[in-house]
Amino acid sequence: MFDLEQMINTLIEGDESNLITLVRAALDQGMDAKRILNDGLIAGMDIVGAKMENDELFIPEVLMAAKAMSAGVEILKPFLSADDMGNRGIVVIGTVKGDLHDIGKNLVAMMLESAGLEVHNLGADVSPNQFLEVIKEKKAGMLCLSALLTTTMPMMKETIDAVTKKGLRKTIKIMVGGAPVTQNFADEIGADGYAPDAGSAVKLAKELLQLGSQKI
Ligand code: B1M
Repeated sequence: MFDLEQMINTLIEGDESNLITLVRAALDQGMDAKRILNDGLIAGMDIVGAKMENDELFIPEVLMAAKAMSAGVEILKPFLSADDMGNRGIVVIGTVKGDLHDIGKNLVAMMLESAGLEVHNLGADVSPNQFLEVIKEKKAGMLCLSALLTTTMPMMKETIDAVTKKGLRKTIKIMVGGAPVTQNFADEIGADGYAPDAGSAVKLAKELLQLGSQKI
């Protein structure tokens, strides 16, 4: 029987080429793609998220693990039905208008995608209108806003206010984050939640979207 433990450890180590070899080997040995995804890749990424929260893994390692995971998922995609991939929630994410910092936001986006969410990453310097357009087009259930500058934090409130004005606030959960953002600020501007890092962002997104199970 294929050893998923080895796959999990390889993912945590961010060893992309070995992970690709292991995912292919598992498929060759007849393991179900959904099982590889859930019990190998997603299980590994859950551990990465937890280690990040506990300061046992840091940004470069998490980025490597997320990149390795994406490569593994690419191999599995043809073997997974649309149902297996699941639409566990549609997320729109971006850095707010005026702010060009996107490294942390991209990390959050990758981790959310790794957790099985459908993620639409609009990049940086995204205006409230740009967010609104995609939220409507994709019928998103969650909006994720990132800001790294104290001067662009008020744009988070402007974006939330624009969502409310369009009558969409009741149908969408809003999570905010970025180095200068705090839980107090999130409460003040009417966000549903704040996450300090990518690992806790995944945990919070699952809670807010009521995706109780870790599995797709
Ligand atoms: Co700028 N910059 N920068 N910068 N930059 C900071 C943020 C700064 C703290 C540096 C400093 O002065 N010490 C400072 C902000 C001060 C402040 O407002 N308090 C600053 C400044 C002032 C500026 C400029 C104004 C400089 C200038 O031009 N005079 C300018 C502004 C440009 C603009 O945005 N309009 C500017 C420009 C830039 C670069 C373009 C050069 C570059 C960005 C490149 C890019 O992103 N593509 C840059 C960088 C790299 C930084 C630092 C050095 C690193 C940021 C980073 O990527 N961190 C930063 C100093 C620092 O943080 N040490 C700094 C790594 C990243 C993984 O962490 O983004 O915090 P972070 O993301 C974390 C969490 O915050 C969280 O999860 C991530 C992973 O754990 N998180 C979320 C992030 N988004 C989330 C969303 C969530 C949940 C969690 O839910 C939705």
